[in-house]
Amino acid sequence: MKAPLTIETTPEVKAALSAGRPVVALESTIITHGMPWPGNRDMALEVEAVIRAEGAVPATIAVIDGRLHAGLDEAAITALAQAKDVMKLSRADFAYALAEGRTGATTVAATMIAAHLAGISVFATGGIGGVHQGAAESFDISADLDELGRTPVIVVSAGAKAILDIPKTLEALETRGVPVVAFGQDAMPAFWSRESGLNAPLRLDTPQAIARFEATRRALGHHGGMLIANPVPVEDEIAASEMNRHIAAALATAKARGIEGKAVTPFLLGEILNLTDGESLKTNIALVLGNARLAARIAGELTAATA
Ligand code: PSU
Ligand code: MN
Repeated sequence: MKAPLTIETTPEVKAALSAGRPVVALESTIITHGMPWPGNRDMALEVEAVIRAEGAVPATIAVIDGRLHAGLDEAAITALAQAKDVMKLSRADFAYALAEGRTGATTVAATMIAAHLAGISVFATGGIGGVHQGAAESFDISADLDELGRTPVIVVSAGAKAILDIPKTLEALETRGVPVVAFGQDAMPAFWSRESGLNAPLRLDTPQAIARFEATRRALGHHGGMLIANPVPVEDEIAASEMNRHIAAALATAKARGIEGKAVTPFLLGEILNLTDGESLKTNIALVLGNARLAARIAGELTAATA
């Protein structure tokens, strides 16, 4: 028995894909598990508007009642942003949600899988999952890293969150053959902050250069993804010294409460939101918007290069 997979697209996404115009995929876990209502809906709609303003088409990815969507309209985004009992889907449980008729938001890993199936090669998010602090004990390493190693999608992020172990995350990406490219600076950004204290392995300064690099990777037959680390705009950044205090406090609370597995990232983000009185959310939204803009420009360059 082979179950057919239909990808539901909005008319806008369908038209853009069939005409070879630029499309940018967006994840939905950031909506359901990463930010509180109603800021999550506002963020999701603003991100889509930014992508359209750059001449590309946004395709927010989610599983709704067992159907895979690449592109959600405003009503669907609004419903998802308030929905309860939404699964947080990665490679391991993506098919489960489809087979069981469940509703699930896609993480970076699941969004990459869906984007690739739909024929979308650029994806904008906030931050990727990675190697967690204390991973030597917990074994908590996000499936996002393996997905970057195998699925050919360009992921535009603001780096890895400092709630993760950034040096180990970079090592794990190198092992998997994933190019990590800082955009416009040498430093590896750390999500809420422009600098992590480490340099990124690679640096490129324009969307054209990223498209050229991608075309060259394809010519070499490299099949995995690539991670673009785009620093948050200066005016929205929260200094690493300040964030590190809050992160330490949030990690201590998570440990004391025995938070594990998929709950870790959403819990830490929620704690940090409270500890910063909402400032972390403003920064999170600003960096996602910046990533959406850059992703749209990269998608534009890629379609120009392959046209
Ligand atoms: N970054 C954010 N907000 C989020 C996430 C990342 O700013 O909600 C989500 C992404 O969907 C990412 C996931 O793929 O967290 C990683 O979860 P885990 O560490 O459980 O793999
Ligand atoms: Mn995990």
